[in-house]
Amino acid sequence: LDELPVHYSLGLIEDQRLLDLNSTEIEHMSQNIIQSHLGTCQFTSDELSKMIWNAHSQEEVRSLQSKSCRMMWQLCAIHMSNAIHYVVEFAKRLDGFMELCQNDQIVLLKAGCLEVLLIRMTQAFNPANNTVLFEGKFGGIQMFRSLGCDDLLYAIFDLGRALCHLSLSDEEIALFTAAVLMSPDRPWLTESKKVQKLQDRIFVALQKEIQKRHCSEDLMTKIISKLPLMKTICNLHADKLEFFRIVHPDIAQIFPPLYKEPSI
Ligand code: CLR
Repeated sequence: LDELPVHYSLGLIEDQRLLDLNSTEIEHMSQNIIQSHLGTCQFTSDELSKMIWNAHSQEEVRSLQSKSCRMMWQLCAIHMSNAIHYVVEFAKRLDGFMELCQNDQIVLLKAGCLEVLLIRMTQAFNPANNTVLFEGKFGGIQMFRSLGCDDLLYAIFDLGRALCHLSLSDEEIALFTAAVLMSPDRPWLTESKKVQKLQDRIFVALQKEIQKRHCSEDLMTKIISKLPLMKTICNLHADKLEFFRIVHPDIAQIFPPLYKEPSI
């Protein structure tokens, strides 16, 4: 069973042996990725599970809603930027990432950091009442009303629910985010073959990890099936950001460098 060929929509692997890897190498790489995730995930799942029922009061939600669009964007931008710094740190700790040329490091991070953040959001999302961690406590979609981009937020919350439904372990989240980051199809990559090779190995590690817990179910297929929704969100987000930059150029200034230019 271990030797069954596996097919993915991205990074097509026809046969595990093609990759010329032994289990120790895969195990070693898994450990590096999992440690990198645990060291940079901002909140451990233990911390989050303790906070999950700590919700914003009506009062607090109303106070967020009464903020101006501008102020709310600023607040979200600060939190997102902060979270992105952790994603950058995650990437830097991944074996192979720093060996890529600087152009490719930047391309991969720019294109992938939001997707990584969205996957990381699963751990900070409570599907029982559709709330997410924001400003230290959990709250629903109505917290973000003054942003005036309900379509984007509904998409983000839908994805949060869908990803939670997969009940991924910390290890699976670590490997999944690493695989998404190492996407060889990002525009402007110069060494996409190298990235492809890294991603192929990560997918093998993810498949192995999945086999540890889920026997028959095809979790891998389900994980892959969430990628299109993530793409949609990233595109919507880039549009909003573009719009926002025109309307509020002063606030767009505080977006971190990676966030500033959604496309090179
Ligand atoms: C994701 C997991 C990270 C910690 C973290 C920090 C900021 C959070 C983010 C998580 C989830 C999504 C979030 C964000 C701040 C604002 C954003 C709650 C929990 C919401 C969805 C608003 C998005 C606004 C758009 C204009 C992008 O480890």
